[in-house]
Amino acid sequence: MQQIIIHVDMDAFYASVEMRDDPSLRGKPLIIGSMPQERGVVATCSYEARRFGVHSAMNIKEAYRLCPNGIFMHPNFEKYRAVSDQLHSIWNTYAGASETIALDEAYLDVTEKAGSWEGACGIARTIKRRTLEELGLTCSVGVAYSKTAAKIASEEKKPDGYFEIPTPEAFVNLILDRDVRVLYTVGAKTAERLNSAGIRTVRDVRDRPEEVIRLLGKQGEWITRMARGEDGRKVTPYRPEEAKSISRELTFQADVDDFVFLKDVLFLLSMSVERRASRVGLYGEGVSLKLTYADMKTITRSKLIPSSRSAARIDREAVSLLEQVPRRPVRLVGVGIYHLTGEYARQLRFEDLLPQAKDRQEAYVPERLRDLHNRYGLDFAGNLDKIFHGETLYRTVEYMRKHRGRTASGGR
Ligand code: DCP
Ligand code: MG
Repeated sequence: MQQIIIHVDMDAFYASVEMRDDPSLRGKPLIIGSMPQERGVVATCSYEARRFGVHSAMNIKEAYRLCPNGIFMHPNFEKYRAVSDQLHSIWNTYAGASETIALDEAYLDVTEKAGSWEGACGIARTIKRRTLEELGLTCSVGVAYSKTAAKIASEEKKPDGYFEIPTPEAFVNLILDRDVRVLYTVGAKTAERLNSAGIRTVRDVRDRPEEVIRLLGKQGEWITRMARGEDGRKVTPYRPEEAKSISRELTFQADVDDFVFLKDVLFLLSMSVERRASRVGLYGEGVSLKLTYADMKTITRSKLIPSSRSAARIDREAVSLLEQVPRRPVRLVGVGIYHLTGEYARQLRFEDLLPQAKDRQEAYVPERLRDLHNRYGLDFAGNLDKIFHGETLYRTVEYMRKHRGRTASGGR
């Protein structure tokens, strides 16, 4: 029997939780993230704020310029994580298998439990109703024959959306004239490459599969299949708590013996780990460093920490681990956090309570970004979202590897 998959995604998740808990915020442009006077970005914002053009990942200064009368608030992760647990436990009761994608988002395989297409649509409606009645929050739901279609369906009528895509034909008809970026895995960079070959819409991909495959290889094969509505991916049960670690690693195109450069890469990987951990609302109680040397010998070193996901903390620990290992040419470097938990450290260490410790912590990331800027001449701070998306980190690091040592401070 064909799969039936539901994709659920909460509407303006962090902002909706805050509006639910404080009625005076309702109907207002609410922006969750940094404060306008701080450095940072928008995590999310209410639909009222979106009307001014504000969106996730936007620089907070830009958000302030677009929406100076908005209400700006820091996120309250512990609260969102608790709400997330409640959400997923409602949703999971309807699924044979469920895959948690983010705090506010999941795929549910309802093929068996629903027994029929009509049954699945009934479940989707029930999920919307219970989410609203029991948790006071709206979500958008898509019902479809595949994961890709279910995801697109849930976005179709956002917010408080409901949409069905029962067949590959319905899917193809829906997206045929849309921009190639609607296809999963096609980001700005890939879209650019396709556009420069005159491939702009899903229709173009469908009609010119050979060209797409020549241009993009394996990814191209996947995209051309998607443009025909083919996607047999299964819902893979996944609870982030059960994932043993959140880590990021990178293999260099040529072995590296410059430890200044290696530390710079470690820092970027630490930032990436922080981002991934934030997306699933988890902290680590250990930091690990992995190195594969040029002779293929791999070592890992690790250290327990009070639970954290801050890039500054992860990077400092990883660097101190790096300082204890042999200095030989390296082909792969990785950093991760493990012993994952939803709780931020309640017990601070004495040294964390000193006021200068807090300043040091907050200054660390901007300072390291400035170092990198000086060493490689790249605007890291202004491009973090681009750098951490998909394959771009790898490209940035290769650029850094080739350009290190060209400026005065670039040596060892
Ligand atoms: N988030 C974040 N940084 C991002 C994107 C998202 O911190 N760059 C957080 C805030 C969001 C939550 O994750 O509330 C869920 O992300 P979504 O992309 O689903 O965005 P929203 O739920 O806020 O809005 P939408 O209604 O578009 O789904
Ligand atoms: Mg959402």
